[in-house]
This record gives sequence, C-alpha cells and structure tokens, in this order.
Amino acid sequence: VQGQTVLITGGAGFIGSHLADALVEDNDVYILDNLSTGKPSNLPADVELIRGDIQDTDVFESLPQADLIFHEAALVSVPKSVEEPARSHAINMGGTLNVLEYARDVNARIVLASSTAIYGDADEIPTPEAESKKPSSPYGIDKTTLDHYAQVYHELYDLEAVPLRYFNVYGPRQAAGDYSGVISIFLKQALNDEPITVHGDGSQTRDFVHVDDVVQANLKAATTDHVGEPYNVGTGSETSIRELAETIRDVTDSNSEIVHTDGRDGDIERSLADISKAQSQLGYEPTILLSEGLATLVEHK
Ligand code: UD2
Repeated sequence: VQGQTVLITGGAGFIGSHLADALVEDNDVYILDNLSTGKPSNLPADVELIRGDIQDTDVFESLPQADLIFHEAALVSVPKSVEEPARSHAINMGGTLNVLEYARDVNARIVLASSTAIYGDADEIPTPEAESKKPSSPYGIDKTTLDHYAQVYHELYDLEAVPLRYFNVYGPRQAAGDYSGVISIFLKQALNDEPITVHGDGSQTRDFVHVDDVVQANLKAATTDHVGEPYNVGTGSETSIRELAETIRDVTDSNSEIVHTDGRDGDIERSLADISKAQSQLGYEPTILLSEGLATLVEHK
C-alpha cells in the first residue's frame, strides 16, 4: 500500500495504531478516534488525528477523501456488551453504518474488523468461514451484522469491502483493564505477583494471534482482488486459558497463584480458526508463535 490517503477509525487504539505504524511512511494517514480508550501517545508522528466519534454523522463531512479505510473503532469488550447492549449496538452497528456510508460516498476500499464472536460455539473446529453464525453476545450479533453488511454493500453498491474475522488479538499497547484481553490481564497479574484469575475451569480455548500478523492480514486485504468476502484471521493453533495462565507465570518468573473464578456469561468454549482461505486467497501467513509473542511482550515490560 503506497501513495494513498488512508483513514483508520479507532486508529489511536490497540490494533489501529499498529496499522498506522505500518502505513505512515508511504501514505497520508488520518486517524478518526474519540479517544475513549485510544491514546494519542500510541500514534506515530506524521499522522493526522481527528478527534471525533463514528456515531456522529457530521464528523464524516470534515474528513479528507480517503482511498482506503480500515475500520477498527468499536466497543471491543464482550462482557461490556452484555452489560450495555444498547450502547454497544449504537457504537458497533450504528457507527459502522456511518463508516460504510462514508466509504460509499468517497468510493474507498474498506477493510473492517469483524470477529470470531460471530460463530458463537461453532460446530466445526477449526472453524471455516462457511460456518453458520450463532453469536452468543450482543457484541457478536453486531459483528455478525457488520460482516454481513460489508458483503451486501459489495453486492449492492460494488463497494470494495473486506471483513476480517479476528480471533483473539494480542500484543503491545493492548490495555490491561477489567475489560481488556486476557493476555494483558494475566501479564499484569503475573508481573505484580497477584493471583492469576482463570474464569471457570480454564478448559476454554482461544486462537491467539499477534497484532503484527493482524496488520499483515489487513495490508493483504487492502490490495486483494477477492473483495466482498470474509476471511478468518488467526493462527490455526489453539491454547487453553489454563495453559495460558501457566505459560505466562513461567515466562514472567512469577510467584502468582492461579485461581479459578466463576465462568463468564456468554463465554465461548472453543475458538480456533481455519485459516486456509486467508492463506490461499490473501497470501496471509501467521509468523509469530504465541510463545515468542509472549516472550517479547515480557521483555518490553
Ligand atoms: C475476544 C475479543 C472480542 C471478540 C471475541 C471473539 C478482546 C478483549 N476481546 O473476546 O473483541 O473479538 O474475542 O470471541 O480481545 N479470561 C479469564 N480471566 C480473565 C479474563 C479473561 O479466564 O481475567 C478468559 C475469558 O473468560 C475467556 C478468555 O479468557 O474465556 C478470553 O477472554 P477475552 O476477554 O480476552 O476475549 P474473548 O474471547 O472473550
């Protein structure tokens, strides 16, 4: 991707800021972010930050004409969506429609952050894109709709839309609060020698994919001829939460105890990507093993 005007919604956040890093050298990069969780300090120099909310249609009038859009802005927490479904919907669906309408207005290619949450408890593991959708949270319902809208905008308006179904993304700059990803929570607990809190028996599994590999998938989606189709973005390997807790305790040399709390409502049991479609059609190839990704995260703490 070169010489393009690029808009990244949620660009000051975890995934969006890594995209900004990858694109800033060869493109004009604009960030749209309401800074609710994103931070200007995440951003490289030479990008333009527009502070605004995707729910506000007026914001889009002040934007430059983008050639390419990465839509990462969202309320990313599954438990938060369970507590506040209407707010989650307003952001994740209402906001997304505004972004899609803007993409249609300026006729830009758009790569959207979809999610494995759309599969719910999948029947087929590893899960291919053709799996039926059984989202078990408000978050998952809205991402299902986002994913479907992207395909329908392609059919109706010829919009070059590509939804990427992220599995569990981790890496530098992921927040470590109550509602953030399990890896940053466990790392913080382990480094502070606090108890590592495994929800339920810890037999639930996730496919943890490093943010650098997610950036790679986005860049491939930005130039592929296969538009209007969804792709899984994971690694094809599965790790249980119990195993994750033990690995994190080991790599941090921590004395933390691993404790089990109640299972979480709406939690998925097994999550594992079939990435063969992304491999064959996008040329996507995950490059970072979980053990390596964790080791690097600990080194930089
Ligand atoms: C992740 C994404 C979400 C969505 C979803 C799709 C994050 C923050 N969320 O949700 O946006 O794409 O994947 O399925 O990346 N856990 C513990 N102890 C803790 C925290 C979590 O045991 O202190 C467990 C949790 O119950 C779950 C697993 O770890 O079984 C992963 O939880 P998560 O919140 O990191 O991610 P998930 O899969 O709910």
